[in-house]
Amino acid sequence: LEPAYAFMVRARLPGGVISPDQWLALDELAQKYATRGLRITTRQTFQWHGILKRNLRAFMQGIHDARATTIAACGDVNRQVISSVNPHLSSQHALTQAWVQRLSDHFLPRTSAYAEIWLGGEQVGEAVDEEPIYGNDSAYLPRKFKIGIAIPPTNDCDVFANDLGLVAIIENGELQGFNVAVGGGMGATAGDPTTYPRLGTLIGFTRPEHVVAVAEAVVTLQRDHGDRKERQHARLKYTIDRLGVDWFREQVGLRAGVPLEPLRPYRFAHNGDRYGWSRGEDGRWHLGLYIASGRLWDQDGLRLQTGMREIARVLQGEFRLTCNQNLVIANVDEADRAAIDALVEEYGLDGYKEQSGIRRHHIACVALPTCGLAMAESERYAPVLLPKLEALLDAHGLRDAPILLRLSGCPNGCSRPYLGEIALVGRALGRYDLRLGADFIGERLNVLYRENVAEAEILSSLDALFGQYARERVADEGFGDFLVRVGVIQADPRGPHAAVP
Ligand code: SRM
Ligand code: SF4
Repeated sequence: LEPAYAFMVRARLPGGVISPDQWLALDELAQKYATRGLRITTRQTFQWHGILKRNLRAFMQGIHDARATTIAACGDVNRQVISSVNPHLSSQHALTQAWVQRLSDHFLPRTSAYAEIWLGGEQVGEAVDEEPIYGNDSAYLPRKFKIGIAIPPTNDCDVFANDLGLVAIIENGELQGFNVAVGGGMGATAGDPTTYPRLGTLIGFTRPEHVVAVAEAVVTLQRDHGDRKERQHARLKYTIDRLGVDWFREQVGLRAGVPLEPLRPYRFAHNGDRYGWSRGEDGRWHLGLYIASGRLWDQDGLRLQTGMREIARVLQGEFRLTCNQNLVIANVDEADRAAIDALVEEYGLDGYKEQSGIRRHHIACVALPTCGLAMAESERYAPVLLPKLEALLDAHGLRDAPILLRLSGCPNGCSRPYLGEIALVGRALGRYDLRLGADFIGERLNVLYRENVAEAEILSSLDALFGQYARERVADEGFGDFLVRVGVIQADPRGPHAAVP
């Protein structure tokens, strides 16, 4: 008798865009097969937990029937391509979403094995083993590879945390091209100082007609030069730090057949998501909803999963998942807003109206009980920690201060904790590294402030710093920037995109 093995399944939904009928189908799969509802991830897609092995094929077929897939959502390939969700500027979103889709399609593995294993049960048509990008010996990449596209002034997707980050340069409504950043990545291994989070290095600008060739050059350089012996050093960031940024930039130009141009000016103003209704430039409406740690699950008296299902039944527009584990109900007609509002209220999805600044800007990775790599709680700790932090912030008159808080159950950094103005990185049950001092726009990493400490020390450290922040901050100064200015944190002298071990 085999144990009841259960699996986590992750969909690939480029740019996090989902139609209402897809939502209903993916939600039905969650009801039928998953144990913990729908989970919006930090790369704007869905995960399901607890899928029993015997149900896996039916589950995958259900995802396929919903016109989605799980191929390359995990593994040593290019993963889900992410992008900014900016509901105010629907035309800009449409411009970049086209590139998200194109890059996502371009880097899909060509193998027919996925369809054979999950969809047909037997060989479907001709077997395909040719992988023009990943190598005909099917070596794939040395490690996972991630692409993100940000639309300034919003860096909601933490573009510099990606192996390949593209900063869209849009002038007068026209996409001019992208500034290209390479070698971003968050993961570190506890106790191994040769591993580190790193922000992508900006290496030049490319025009839209060259962006696929440039991306392919970056991916194939990593395929050919990435470390295939030592998995801890196999991400692109280590390849670039080993071989040098100048060499890499030159090689990208050679492989793409066109050199990169000088960087174009851009400016990020914020991270995090915007909540509530906003009107797009085309007159249609978008409603940003806060979803605690991305978990849509009917439990503890809440009916969030049911509420979203009811909204999907009436919505004429579409949904967009965000990289902060939230969602936007997008492209709503003026006439349909009242019906959506009524459902949002009925099912308790209106929490965004009351949230403190820190709650609106927090991310927590899954961690326990499903993540096998977790060293401490994260998603389940957020609702315990947040009220305590809010009490401290209230006492200092800082309830509305927007502060980026990131919780991760281990140093792998799935909540991109090294970009939190405050971050807790799990070391053991109940113990965390307290890291401080990232900026509010995803361009400076934080640094270690207290190592391997328990909640009491975390709270007392932050209480003192919140007090100082309340007294001494200058107008509009973010918490992270303040800590650097007053010298609590020494920012890396090599500048915003440098590696900080
Ligand atoms: Fe992650 C591994 C969850 C985004 C860095 N991540 C895992 C696994 C699959 C654990 C495992 O390998 O056994 C986690 C599954 C937990 C569970 O029970 O569901 C997991 N990662 C997640 C998600 C669901 C976190 C969340 O709460 O939303 C995110 C899913 C993203 C997606 O939809 O594709 C998620 N993971 C990230 C990010 C953030 C990002 O990409 O923007 C990072 C940091 C960026 C990066 O890649 O550098 C990240 N996850 C890792 C790493 C460390 C990689 C490294 O280079 O060292 C691992 C471990 C590994 O790959 O060996 C990992
Ligand atoms: Fe698991 Fe660690 Fe990722 Fe959290 S950061 S989901 S604990 S691998």
